Amino acid sequence: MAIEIGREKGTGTVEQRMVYESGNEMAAYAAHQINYHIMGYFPISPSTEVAQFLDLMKAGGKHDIKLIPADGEHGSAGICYGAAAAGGRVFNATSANGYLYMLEQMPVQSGTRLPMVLNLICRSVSGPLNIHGDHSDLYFALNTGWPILMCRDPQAVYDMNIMAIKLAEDPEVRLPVIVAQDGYFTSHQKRRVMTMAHREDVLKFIGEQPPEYPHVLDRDHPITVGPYMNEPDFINNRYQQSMAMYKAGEVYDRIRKEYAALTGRDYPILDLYRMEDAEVAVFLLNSASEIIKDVVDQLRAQGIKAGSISPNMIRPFPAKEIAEALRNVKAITVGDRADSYGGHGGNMTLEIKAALHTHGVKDIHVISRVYGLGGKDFYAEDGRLMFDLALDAVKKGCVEKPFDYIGVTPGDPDKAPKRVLNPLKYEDLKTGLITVTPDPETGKLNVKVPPIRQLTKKPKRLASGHGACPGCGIFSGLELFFKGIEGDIVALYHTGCAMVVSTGYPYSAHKATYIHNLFQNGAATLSGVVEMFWERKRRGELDKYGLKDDFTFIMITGDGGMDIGMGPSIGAALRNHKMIILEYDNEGYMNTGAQLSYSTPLGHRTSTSNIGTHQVGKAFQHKDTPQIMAATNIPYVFTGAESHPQDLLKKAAKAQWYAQNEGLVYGKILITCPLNWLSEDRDGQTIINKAVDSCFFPLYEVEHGVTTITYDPEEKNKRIPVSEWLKMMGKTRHLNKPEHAEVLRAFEDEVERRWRRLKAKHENPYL
Ligand SMILES: Cc1ncc(C[n+]2csc(CCOP(=O)(O)OP(=O)(O)O)c2C)c(N)n1
Ligand code: SF4
Ligand SMILES: [Mg+2]
Repeated sequence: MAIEIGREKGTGTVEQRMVYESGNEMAAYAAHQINYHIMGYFPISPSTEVAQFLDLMKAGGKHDIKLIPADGEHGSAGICYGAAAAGGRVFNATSANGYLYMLEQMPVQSGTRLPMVLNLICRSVSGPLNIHGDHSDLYFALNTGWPILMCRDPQAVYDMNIMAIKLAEDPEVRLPVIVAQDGYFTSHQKRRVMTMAHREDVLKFIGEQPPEYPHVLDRDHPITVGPYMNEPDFINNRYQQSMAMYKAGEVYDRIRKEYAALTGRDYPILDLYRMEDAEVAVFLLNSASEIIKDVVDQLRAQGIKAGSISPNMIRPFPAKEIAEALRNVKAITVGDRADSYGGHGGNMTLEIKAALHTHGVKDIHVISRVYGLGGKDFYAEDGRLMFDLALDAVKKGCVEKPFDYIGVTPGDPDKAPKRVLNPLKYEDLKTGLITVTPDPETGKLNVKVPPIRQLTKKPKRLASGHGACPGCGIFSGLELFFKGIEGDIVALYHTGCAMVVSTGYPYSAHKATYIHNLFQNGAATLSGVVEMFWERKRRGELDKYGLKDDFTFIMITGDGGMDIGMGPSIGAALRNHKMIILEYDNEGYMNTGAQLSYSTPLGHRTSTSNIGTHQVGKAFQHKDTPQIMAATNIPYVFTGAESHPQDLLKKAAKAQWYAQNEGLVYGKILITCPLNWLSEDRDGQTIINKAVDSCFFPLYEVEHGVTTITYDPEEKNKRIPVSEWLKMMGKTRHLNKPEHAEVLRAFEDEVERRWRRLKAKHENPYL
């Protein structure tokens, strides 16, 4: 990253260096120059790269920001809040549902006046799931009490990030600040960007250290952060916060002038393009506002007095400046890249109308159009259409349709996709070849499972044609598990590779009923489905559907889903709903670009645990999720692997029995991800086998609290050193090098300790 192009003086007073980078790279670049104390983060596209770039730079010793991978965005916001309360400089980046997941924390931070900088890489908010750029997350930020700086291109991302921390820490402001850029449009597009050549100059501008303010680490001056507060203090407190927000507008104006003197780049509160004598105008935020400038030039060439207006700051909202800029304009089209459903216009439209009214600008038509949702490109033609609407209003003296969407296509009902997959036949799924019966004397389950080849006729629950990478272990692992399940299933998939590659609207590879919910809440969602099933069944409402069998409810989650979704999974387990949680563990957040998960083992390389002179992969040991779930005292917990198919089949059959008769089951299967493990597609089974034989991934079950190892490599004389397994994957090959012997040893010791503990449990039913 940071490809240096050349050193230039620029028009400012500091030495500058040109780089060729994207918006995400520039956010990371600015952060590394600022050398924040702490970044708490959780990956979500398109913001993920910011943490990745910082991790890569950290591995190379280019900064010493402590990067803390949170268990979800709510956690990342919590880390940031605590870190800010402890007096240092704090940074974060997120997008879309990640932002919404941390939303509750945003007013907490602004209300207690603890500065930090959050990069919001704007993306559409689910559902349906869409990871592309629009402003629907940004509009949720409008009421959180954070000043919001806008970035139309990667240059602005760099500059605004430097100005943002100064603004946040200003004694008259002391508020956390959002820096917003457009997901993918800006975050992933490379541009030439001028940067300050020396970190010292950046620090001179923002201040070497954050200003001294009371913080929680000063034992001689204890403080109370966030007390319980009644009226009249509360309203007074809010009033002060409101004043600070308006002050942020003034302070920003001062800071941007100082910055302009230093660098030659100026970001006035409004970016006005040919507005001096404009009669028609278009208002847009961020990247689209650059495109519209070409349209303005074309219209001007035709003698039409057109102009563009776009703010560099939307909180505080520059109401007066906008009203002044529009005083002589006859019509304006306001483009909103997000709707305020039912509000007769997006938020920008509503605020501009209010601004015009407040500041006495009457003779202007305002047209509102929602555009570019979910990453729909904004072209010059769309801009032209916006100007045409304004010109039409001027000509007719009225606005025919004040609010509408542009870029919507009606669709053709005749072309609606037809069902191509027929529902699976119940008789085919209920083979009768698998039986599970409790032994009345021992209370144990007698499980009869035929050899796997006898189950080959049982239909697959997923159609082929999904988009998994070659050699991916997810679907073969899931299908093997499903072979052990008799009858119908209802499956809930967490966000992750299994979900993303199997459903791309209007297609779905799922032959059985499928629900998706974001992975912070899947277990709770499925528990709702389960309970509704039982309740409707009890009321006789499902009789008309001629149910032959009771469904088996299965939640499919990745290991990442068991990080962010751990709380709801434990909640569902403690409530003991009749369902299975099946985790496929590929040791990372693969769907978003192979970031570390808590299940990533020590020293393994991921995109947020890089290898370099200052870092050797993941810094902490892998999570023992089966043991955590076993501690909830659910009836059945198991681990399984495709390398041992009969073992997994048997466990699936047991899981079904428990989920239909007693309560919640949790199971973890280890699966391969050749793409990110940097391993050969064909080696999948061997690698999994070695993970089992090295005792890294022991096969066992915990039934009513009693642990049984179902395959013991030591007894079979098959145990191998952990390093045998590690050398098969590119992501771990470095661990077999002498310079990393210490990390390898720490990992081996942990594997051994867990294995010994498991053996002790196996030998003693009370452990
Ligand atoms: C609230 C929220 N935060 C982050 C994301 C981004 N995200 C989607 S899938 C995923 C990784 C899932 O990892 P895992 O559960 O292990 O599944 P895998 O991709 O490895 O199959 C992440 C971080 C999101 N969709 N929603
Ligand atoms: S990234 Fe890995 S887990 Fe995801 S589909 Fe590809 S191989 Fe499978
Ligand atoms: Mg994963």
